[in-house]
Amino acid sequence: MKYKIALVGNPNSGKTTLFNCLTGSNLYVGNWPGVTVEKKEGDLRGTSKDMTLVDLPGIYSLAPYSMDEIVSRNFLLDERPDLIINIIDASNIERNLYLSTQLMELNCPMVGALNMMDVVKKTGVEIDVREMEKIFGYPFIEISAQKETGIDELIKEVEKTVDIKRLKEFPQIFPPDITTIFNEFDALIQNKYPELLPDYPRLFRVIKLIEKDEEVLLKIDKNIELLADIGIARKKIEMLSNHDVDSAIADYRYRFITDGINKATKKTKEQNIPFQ
Ligand code: GDP
Ligand code: K
Ligand code: MG
Repeated sequence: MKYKIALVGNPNSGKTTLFNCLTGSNLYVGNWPGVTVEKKEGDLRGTSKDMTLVDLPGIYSLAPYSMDEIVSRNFLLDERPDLIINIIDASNIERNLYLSTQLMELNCPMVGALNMMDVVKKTGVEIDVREMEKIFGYPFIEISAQKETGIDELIKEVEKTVDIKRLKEFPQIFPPDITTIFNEFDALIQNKYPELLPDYPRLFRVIKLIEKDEEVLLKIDKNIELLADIGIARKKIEMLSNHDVDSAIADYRYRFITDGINKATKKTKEQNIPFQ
């Protein structure tokens, strides 16, 4: 059996550099079907397992607003990779983790590659990767794709994690009252619309429906009753958060990330501060 590994991250997080570090043979370069977005695949090197690495277009979120986002999202939903390597520019960690909180909803095993650690170390910031794993529910490895450090550790972690079928522990990203609304809406979907988007991971399906995601709206075919049910869930979230649904969900994600980063990082030395 050949494992399918997806390399996912923001633009400029170092994906191409890491892809070149991780692959050696059987390189394939082409286009994604129907679009002129480049597709690259190669065998993961330095492992006894048979694994293909697929480089997905760089994205900031799983919202379907650009061709890159649509290509990446469809691949993740339709092809169901065995594992995601989530590359994170660790010098810009909070912004990069925003995508991670969405990838987590896909319920796919994941390893976080904290890239640009050569840059981060120079600023005197230390990241506690054990604490990161506790908070976010998947393992993190510090790397520098450019200096080629941490690559062997990353490959070992991928080998270890690829046979786990889901995230070890799903973290509580949203506050309990919001999670309750999600759970109630999930139950409603399963009872009332059992045929609806059956291949979507459950939390992803709930959030995308409540967000009235464009691609999902196309698929639900103007189902008036379902749209009314979505409207009720949206109202509840708006009342609880005092925000519109999109900014409420984005806000909760950022709060979870900021809290997590405050716990898992510390500044060990002050740089560039002259003596008084
Ligand atoms: P992509 O857009 O995600 O494919 O990112 P690239 O691989 O093209 O990298 C973006 C820029 O960051 C390039 O100039 C790389 O040389 C640089 N880069 C990638 N990884 C590292 C790293 O670990 N450390 C440093 N300092 N620069 C890196
Ligand atoms: K780039
Ligand atoms: Mg690239």
